[in-house]
Amino acid sequence: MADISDVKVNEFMAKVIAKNQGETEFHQAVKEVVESLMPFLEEHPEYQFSKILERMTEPERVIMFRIPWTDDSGDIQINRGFRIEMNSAIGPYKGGLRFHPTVNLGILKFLAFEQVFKNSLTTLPMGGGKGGSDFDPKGKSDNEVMRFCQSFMTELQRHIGPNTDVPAGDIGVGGREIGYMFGQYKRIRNEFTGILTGKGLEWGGSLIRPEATGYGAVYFADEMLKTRNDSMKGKTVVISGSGNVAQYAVQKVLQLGGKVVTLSDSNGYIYDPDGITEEKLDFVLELKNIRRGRISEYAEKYNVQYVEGKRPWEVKCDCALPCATQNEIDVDDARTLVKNGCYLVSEGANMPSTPEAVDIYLESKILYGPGKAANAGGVAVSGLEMSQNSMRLSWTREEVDARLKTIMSDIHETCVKYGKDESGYTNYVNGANIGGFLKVANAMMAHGYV
Ligand code: NDP
Ligand code: 2IT
Repeated sequence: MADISDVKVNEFMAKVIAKNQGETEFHQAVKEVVESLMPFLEEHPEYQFSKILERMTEPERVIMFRIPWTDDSGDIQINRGFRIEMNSAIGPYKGGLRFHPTVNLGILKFLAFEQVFKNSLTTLPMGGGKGGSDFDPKGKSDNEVMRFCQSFMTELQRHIGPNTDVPAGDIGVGGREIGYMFGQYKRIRNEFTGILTGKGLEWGGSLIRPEATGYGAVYFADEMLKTRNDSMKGKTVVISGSGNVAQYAVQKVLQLGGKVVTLSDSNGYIYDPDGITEEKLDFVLELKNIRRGRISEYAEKYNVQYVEGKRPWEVKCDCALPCATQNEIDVDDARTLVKNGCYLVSEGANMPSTPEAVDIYLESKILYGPGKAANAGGVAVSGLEMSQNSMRLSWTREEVDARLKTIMSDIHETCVKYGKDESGYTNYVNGANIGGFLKVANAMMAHGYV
């Protein structure tokens, strides 16, 4: 007979699916959380009585809008913009903006939902949100990106504010886009204030914010390794993606004495068996952030293998850091990783492993840090950027890095507290979901039925 929790999970999910039809990534993210929480809620009926989970799966507000702009040939283009204001129980809505042609309501709702738990885990006062557009920055000129960003902010500005909602970057949104959006906000509102994070250092940004997600994912990996008296030193690491998160994950692995042998983009992956050095990483930074080229150029430049149309999970490694996008590791990839001896997965990306892949990690008892814990370093330093903006001062690199390290270690501790099972194995999925839930749920209880 099915466990009472299983029955309740199925009942709950049937309602979520009926109400949010076709939003498969949102269903996936909610199901994982509900599976972790249901046994816990069985012992804490007060949260069930107050319908906390039902409320948490319904965004406080969804904003959807038209973004008209003109391309370089003078043609009018129309994109769709979104901001999901998911939960403000413990602070202003906070979370990134994604510009990618695949962006839709369901993807942004999954990201906003995950963000609520992630932000709670950081220990900082931030609620959860996410936004973006189906705009594709690839192949666009700087001027086109600027006009798009200005049009996007012309609408978004009326919904955000330093104490209301503070967006940041995500896929397709980096320093360039944050700059154009900040400029447009300032121009419309005649106000210089911390309405975005990931800003440039000259205009209110924080040191270490560009590095924070990648560094944080490696700090989290290191914390997991410590529980087995192990460290990054000498480890062979496979990384996917070659954007913001991947780049700084490479740098931190190098600093801790590991070797990174792969990077990828949506066209394929490179395999460098000698390892990516600081010098080669400088080439990647210039290639991806300035020239905006493809990772295949790395293979040409350094005469290494380029595997077209595939992801790097077939490469033998000790540790895997998925840093590209959702559902980039499926069940076969997970099996291949484990079979080849991989015993640590730390997720720089959001929900990069399918539920079946996660089952393989947990059955194999490998060290598995889910995105909402392992990649929380980015939003954590965004929270520190907000603090510095409020105080109108800026902290040193060392100060921010030390705070980031402490926060990642605290998140790890929270996961162990709520995720360790009778056998001594830490299920970081349960740990992150229960640990992230409690602060938000208690705040919601205190606020009454809002
Ligand atoms: P970037 O835009 O800087 O880089 C994204 C990278 O992932 C690129 O290499 C891109 O390749 C690849 N990628 C994107 N979409 C796909 C796809 N559908 N299939 C294959 N490859 C893809 O983004 P970030 O590095 O900022 O973000 C990467 C991940 O990390 C995302 O999941 C994001 O949500 C998550 N994250 C980001 C944080 C941040 O602070 N930036 C914080 C926490 C999580 P290509 O160039 O070919 O598109
Ligand atoms: O997914 C994420 O945590 C981010 N894209 C960063 C959010 C932020 O507000 O810094």
